[in-house]
Amino acid sequence: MSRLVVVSNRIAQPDDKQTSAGGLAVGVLGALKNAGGLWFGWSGEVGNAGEPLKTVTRGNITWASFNLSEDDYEQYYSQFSNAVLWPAFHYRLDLVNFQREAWEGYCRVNALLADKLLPLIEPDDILWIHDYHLLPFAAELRKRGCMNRIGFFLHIPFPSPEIFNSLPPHAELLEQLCDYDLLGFQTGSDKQAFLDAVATHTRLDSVADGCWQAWGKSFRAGVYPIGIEPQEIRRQAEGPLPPRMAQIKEELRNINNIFSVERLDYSKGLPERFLAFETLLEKYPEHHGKIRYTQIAPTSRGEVQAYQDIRHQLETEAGRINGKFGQLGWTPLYYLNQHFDRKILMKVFRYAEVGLVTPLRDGMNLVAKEYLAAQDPANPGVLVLSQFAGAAHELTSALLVNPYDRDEVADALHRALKMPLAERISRHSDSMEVLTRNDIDSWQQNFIRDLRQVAQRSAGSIMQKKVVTFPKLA
Ligand code: GDG
Repeated sequence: MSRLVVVSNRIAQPDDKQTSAGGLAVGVLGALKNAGGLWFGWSGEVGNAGEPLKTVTRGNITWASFNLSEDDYEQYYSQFSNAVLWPAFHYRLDLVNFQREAWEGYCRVNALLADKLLPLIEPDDILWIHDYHLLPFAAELRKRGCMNRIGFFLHIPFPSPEIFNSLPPHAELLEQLCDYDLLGFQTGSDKQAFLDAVATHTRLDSVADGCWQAWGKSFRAGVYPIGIEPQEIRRQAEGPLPPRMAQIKEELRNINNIFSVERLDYSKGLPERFLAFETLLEKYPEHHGKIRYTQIAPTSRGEVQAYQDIRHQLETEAGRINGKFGQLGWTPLYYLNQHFDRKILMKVFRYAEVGLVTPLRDGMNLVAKEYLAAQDPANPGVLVLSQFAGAAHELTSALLVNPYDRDEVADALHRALKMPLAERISRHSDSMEVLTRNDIDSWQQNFIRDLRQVAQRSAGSIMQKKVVTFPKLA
């Protein structure tokens, strides 16, 4: 079997504790263990960019990482990836801060990484590239003569063409994406939005099931919703509570808990969620003194202005809501701007009667899935989920809400807090069926299977061979 080479902006280091990893890291490591190969990406360090690649090998996997120079970090990572692509792909054109130097830096780093990776690739390796930092990566490799099969998975939403085409370099990005052999999306809507965007620029031909041609390039597009490890999460959630947590649980025995955790990011809809909680307290005073909403939101991308702004906004809102409704002995909203250990989080999920996950846009949202997997199937909590999270395409048994409608979210919270046991069990069991079927192993296995089925390119006869061999896509 040919080796797998994974490229992602950041890599999880080999000695990172497996138990603290989630999502991408678990899926990528599972795929690498099966095939053996290489994981290539940024070390997370800035400076000393001239140093040679750092490589570590454990068993059949090698990790190769590099540092970024200060300019590269600023232009490729902070500016173009996180202050242009991230907001635009989450429908926040108002937060896009486009500068031509940042776009040039983004292209320069993609080219630099292609130069660094090329000597490490063997002719029949398959390459799996991850996320929005690396949209032009296949194009850079192709320019250098790379004929390997290259797949790409987009973890975030692909916006509708009206939004995407507002990005100054949108046409270049689309054409570069078509240099991948296989493009994977979280949902059918994301895949369709990408195809629609291509079709606004050039002729797009469907040449076989799941296979397309544009700009004289042939590629496949498929849907691969990322999943979790339901059994591992349940095991972590069930284990004994650390003493301090057991004490808190005892203190809160008469309180119904609403809980959520996410990176502090404007796409997650936190200010809107705080306002919906306020509406719940206004509309349903019967909950006063009997519920607590805990929001954990560790700082992320703190160097970007929009992230500093939202942090201040949440601090203000949390104080205002607690000032308005709190009583001696009752604080309705706990907002913790801290990072928590993953195993602790899974246990906290289990003891929350309601999981509140209402992003304004989200590629998938693993927190929604983790919350469900952590529940006791005999007495599960209820998930209130945004209709704009990719997860809503699968978790149709959750209470789906529009996060912009604070009354609707407040009503759903009230309904969740009052939901009879039989309905909770039935909704939870429907969701678990989906989460077990589409778990993290299926995600990586389906993608790698489809990528392996693409015929290896050879000079001159690329498209013909690819069209003939395409089977049905997932
Ligand atoms: C991107 C896409 C897509 C959060 N706080 C803490 C902590 N977390 C963990 C959660 C979860 C993960 O981080 C977050 O994953 P999400 O999927 O919710 O969101 P993004 O980080 O935005 O991820 C998203 C994902 O990629 C995968 O494709 O689903 O749509 O935006 O696992 O539990 N973990 C720990 N402490 C925290 O304080 N240990």
